[in-house]
Amino acid sequence: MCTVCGCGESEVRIEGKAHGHHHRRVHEGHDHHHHHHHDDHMHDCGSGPAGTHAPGMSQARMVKLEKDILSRNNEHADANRKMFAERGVLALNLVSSPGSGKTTLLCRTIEALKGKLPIAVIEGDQQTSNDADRIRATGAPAIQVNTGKGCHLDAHMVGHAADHLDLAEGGLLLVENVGNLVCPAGFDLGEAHKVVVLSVTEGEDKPLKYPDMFAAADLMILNKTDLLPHLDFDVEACIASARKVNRRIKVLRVSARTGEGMSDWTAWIGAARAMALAGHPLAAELKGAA
Ligand SMILES: Nc1nc2c(ncn2[C@@H]2O[C@H](COP(=O)(O)OP(=O)(O)OP(=O)(O)O)[C@@H](O)[C@H]2O)c(=O)[nH]1
Ligand SMILES: [Mg+2]
Repeated sequence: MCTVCGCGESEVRIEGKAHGHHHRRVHEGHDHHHHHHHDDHMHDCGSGPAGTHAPGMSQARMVKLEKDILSRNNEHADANRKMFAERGVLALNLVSSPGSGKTTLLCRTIEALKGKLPIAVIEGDQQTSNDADRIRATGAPAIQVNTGKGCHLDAHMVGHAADHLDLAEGGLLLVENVGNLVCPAGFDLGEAHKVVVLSVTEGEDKPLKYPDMFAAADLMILNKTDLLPHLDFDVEACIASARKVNRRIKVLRVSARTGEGMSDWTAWIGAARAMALAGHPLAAELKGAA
C-alpha cells in the first residue's frame, strides 16, 4: 500500500516476470476493530499526524504503516545507491503527471548522447510496455516495470530492474516514474536526483498544488515550450511558484519536440555525472565524455 494515497497492494510485473511484493501486503481488514478507536476522529482529509487518511484506518495505524513501508523502501534505496556508486552510474528519477513528455524527452536525450556514454532506461507505468518499446527503438536497453494498481515505482522494483539491465560502468540510468505528481515524491529509489517535468499545458500553479513533488526535485524541466505562443501560461509565475516550495530548484526550459533547450539539459546531465563519478576510479578516464 502506498503511504501517500493508501492504494492497495498489487502484483508488480518486471518485463513479463511477475514479482509478488509481499512486503507491501497489509491487512486492512484488521482495522475494523479500531473503527471507533479514540483517535478515529482524525480520519478527516489528511489533517492528522499521518498527513493523509484512509477509510476505516486510524491515524496511529497509518503512521506505523507509513514508517514500516518507508523504512523498508529506504533500505532498498540505500542498496541501490551503493550499487550505483560502485559502478559510477548516474541515476536520475524523472517524475511528472501523465503526458508531460517524459518518454519523448528521454528518446531525444538518448539520441543526443548516443556514443558518448552508456545509457539504460527503466520505465514505470501501470500497464503496457509502450514506453520501453519507444526507448528500445532508439537502440538503448530498457526494462518496463508494470505497477498494476500501484501509483509509483519503489526502490525494490528499481533494484530488480537494474539487475536485469546489467548497468555499464560509468553510465547513465534514466528512470521514468509512473505519471503521477503525488506518490512518486515520497519514494527514494536511490537516485542522485529527482527531475520533475512540467509541461506548459498543465498550468503554472502546479508547484503550489503539488508542493511535495517540487520540493523533492533538484531540477524542473519546463517542457513543450514550443506551445507557449498558443497558451496564456505565465513562465515567470510558474518558476516563482516552484521556488516558493523549493528555493534551490533549478529550472530549464525545453521543447522535446523542437529540441530547444536540449543542450542545457545534456550539460546539466554532464555536470551531475561528474559529481556522481567524483572519487570513482573511472573519473579520469571518462572525463569530458558527456
Ligand atoms: N508540442 C509538444 N508536444 C510534446 C513535447 N514533448 C512531448 N510532447 C507530446 O506529448 C504527448 C505525451 O508525451 P509522452 O512523451 O508520451 O509523455 P509521458 O510523460 O512519457 O507520458 P506518460 O508516460 O504517459 O506519463 C505526446 O503526444 C508527445 O508527442 C513537446 O516538447 N512539445
Ligand atoms: Mg512515458
